[in-house]
Amino acid sequence: MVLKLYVVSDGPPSLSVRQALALLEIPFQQIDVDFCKGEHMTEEYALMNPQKEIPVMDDDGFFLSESNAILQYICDKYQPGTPLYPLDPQIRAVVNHRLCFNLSTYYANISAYTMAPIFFDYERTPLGLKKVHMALAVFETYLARAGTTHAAADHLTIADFQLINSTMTLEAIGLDFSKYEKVSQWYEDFKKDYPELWKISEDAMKEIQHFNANPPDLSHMNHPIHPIRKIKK
Ligand SMILES: N[C@@H](CCC(=O)N[C@@H](CS)C(=O)NCC(=O)O)C(=O)O
Repeated sequence: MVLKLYVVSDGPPSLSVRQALALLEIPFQQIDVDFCKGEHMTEEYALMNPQKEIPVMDDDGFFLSESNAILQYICDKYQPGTPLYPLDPQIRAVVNHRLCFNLSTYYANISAYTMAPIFFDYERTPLGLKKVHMALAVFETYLARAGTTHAAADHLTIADFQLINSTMTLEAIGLDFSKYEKVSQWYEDFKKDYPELWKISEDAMKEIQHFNANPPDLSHMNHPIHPIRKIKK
């Protein structure tokens, strides 16, 4: 049975998995989950992922969530030893490090500032902005110290996808990060060197730009964590 991937069209973790599947030329069925309709909040969805988050992969009955785990699995299962996820212990360790850094720090701080206030009742605060700059400064340091052309090596790895899609949300809200020269160079190089992969991010960026200017009405949603914005009618 063809691999199924439940995605949200503008979700950075979903985009990264789509990019890896595209580059590895792995056929898959894409199932679009409508975040704004709360399609991921149902008990049926929770059977696939109790975290009620998107993406989820279904590989012939093997369900996996957490985009980092999905990326690692599809490389290991479908193209073991692919340069996207090298077998060399040290290079792989750096890829894993960058994936952890993105999950714990980079995307965590960036998405809290870029994405969460679009969909939920959060403000973009000076403290939130400070955390974004901290995340960018740390990534800049990693790139400077490693001296690599890409996030984890001198070639594309799955870590680039996650970090690119996090960074893309900064561009989507018009946040200028050009003072982080190495991050900016790496981001622009990705656009130039991988136009077909960038197109996947770019289409999502346009959606985020639209939502940033026109925040969606989620007042029908009963979210377990996030405060729902009240819409004045
Ligand atoms: N750590 C997860 C995060 C996935 C995630 O945050 N997905 C968002 C969409 S981009 C989501 O499903 N959020 C659910 C919600 O906010 O209700 C991963 O990397 O897969």
